[in-house]
Amino acid sequence: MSDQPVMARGERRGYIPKPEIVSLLKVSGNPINGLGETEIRRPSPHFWHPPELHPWGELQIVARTNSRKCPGSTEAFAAAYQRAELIPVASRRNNAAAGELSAEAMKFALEHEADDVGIAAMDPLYVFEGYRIDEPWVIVLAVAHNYERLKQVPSDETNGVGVCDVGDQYARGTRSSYALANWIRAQGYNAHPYPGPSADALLLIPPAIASGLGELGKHGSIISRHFGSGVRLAAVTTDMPLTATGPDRFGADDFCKTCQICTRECPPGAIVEQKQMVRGVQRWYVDFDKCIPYFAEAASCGICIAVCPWTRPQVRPKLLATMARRLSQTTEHQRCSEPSTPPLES
Ligand code: B12
Ligand code: SF4
Ligand code: SF4
Repeated sequence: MSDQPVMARGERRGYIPKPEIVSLLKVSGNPINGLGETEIRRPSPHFWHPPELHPWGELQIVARTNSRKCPGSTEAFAAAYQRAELIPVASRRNNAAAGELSAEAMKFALEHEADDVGIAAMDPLYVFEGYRIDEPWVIVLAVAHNYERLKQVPSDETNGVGVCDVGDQYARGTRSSYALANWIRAQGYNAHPYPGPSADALLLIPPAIASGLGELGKHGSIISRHFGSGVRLAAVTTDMPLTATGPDRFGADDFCKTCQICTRECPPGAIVEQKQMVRGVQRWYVDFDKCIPYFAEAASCGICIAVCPWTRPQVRPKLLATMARRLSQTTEHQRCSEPSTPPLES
């Protein structure tokens, strides 16, 4: 089967949002996201939070109705809302060292539907304003999409009725994060799962980057060295003593500086070419106001992650090799142009 996304390049542009959808936008989401702000601050509750916390309640109903058609989505939504399957924290603690507990937790996650896993120290900047997380660690889980299904997006195969890869991966992330939280609770520590699709207290991408699951792409999602952009995230916060896994830099951010595939393929043209200042950090940013009408109409879209060349299984290894060469040449160049170490002063 061809490794190409189903539609040829550029065919999707020219989308005009329906007036009834535009009328539900009411307020721009970009100032709420802190676009242009130079001060570092926590994110404000946004789409997929309870409707009383943001201005797009009606639009969220349209998006949710469209994206809830497949059984996987329904399973994930039901589990996330009910939070019914958490066991009590055991009274006896597993007092093994942090390194050993980290290795055991990561092994457990990989044996329970996670395809990759990383650990980051909790940072208040990961927590949405108005929420509180007391646990000092976050374990981030990545679940990979099935590329053959993802590349047909938007369609019934990806996010419609029946088989649905977006919903199925949310269901896996939900099961995996609940299983891990319960395993940690059985070791005598507190643990809370944060699966999608609803937003809840935890912003997932920053801890995913810190824990080494990938780099931020121009399309606003992370790119993993193992799965490209075809990956969903879930997390577990805990007070179990752990050790952090480091960030992973393999050249995705550099590659995005010259690649334009997602910017051209996004039907409403929501993906911004240059990095922007957002809440005190210069980074890639997606224009919420342009993305959301198409997202709501197309049952959660996802074209940007499907067309990303890193997502294509046959292309990813070549990109990794090219970027590794480029990174080593840059390091070599920097080393050669650095002044030689001055003699120590006596
Ligand atoms: C709300 C939300 C949306 C909203 C709005 C997003 C927005 N940027 O305004 C809508 C509905 C439009 C949306 C769309 C999509 N989303 Co969404 N979304 C979320 C959700 C629930 C919360 C994120 C949020 O509130 N963003 C609003 C503010 C905070 O956005 P922001 O400041 O621009 O920050 C974004 C990034 O730059 C990054 N980020 C934030 N702070 C920082 C700081 C630093 C230093 C860095 C480097 C990055 C970074 O995270 C933010 C992601 O939106 C998360 C799950 C979660 N709990 O985190 C999933 C999530 C980010 N979405 C995801 C995906 C895949 C998508 C879609 C591709 C849809 C799909 N069906 O697959 C599109 C992508 C287009 C886009 N606009 O980003 C995945 C990303 C997985 C990945 N590979 O990284 C997540 C993590 C869901 C999951 N559980 O897997 N999404
Ligand atoms: S999810 Fe949003 S940003 Fe990504 S292709 Fe669709 S409309 Fe564009
Ligand atoms: S399609 Fe290209 S520009 Fe967009 S995220 Fe992927 S590599 Fe970066």
